[in-house]
Amino acid sequence: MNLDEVEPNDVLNQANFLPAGLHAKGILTHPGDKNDWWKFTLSQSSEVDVWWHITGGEIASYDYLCLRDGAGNEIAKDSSDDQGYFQVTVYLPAGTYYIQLYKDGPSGFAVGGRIR
Ligand SMILES: [Ca+2]
Ligand SMILES: [Ca+2]
Repeated sequence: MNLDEVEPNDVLNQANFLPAGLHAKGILTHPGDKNDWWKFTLSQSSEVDVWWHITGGEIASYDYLCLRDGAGNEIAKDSSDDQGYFQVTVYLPAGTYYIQLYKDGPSGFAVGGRIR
């Protein structure tokens, strides 16, 4: 099941909540909507696998997925591969985290989620 984004979700404090086990779906457009933010919480420390896939539109090397801590500081970042996939896998303590998707290139659809 894909959870549709709710705009505006362009900065940290507008992030859409991503419940465990769900996938997210959104659209990034250039130049109108370059940022989509999602938020999730961990009740205990665990390995988290966050992935995103550009499923339509063009892929650009300067697009990225950034995993951030509850204060918005960068934990890990990935630019897409040539198939439009972003992925970060990290071990995290309990807490609140943010996923920032940034697209500075042509518009695209994006779907993604996290696995733990
Ligand atoms: Ca969007
Ligand atoms: Ca947005």
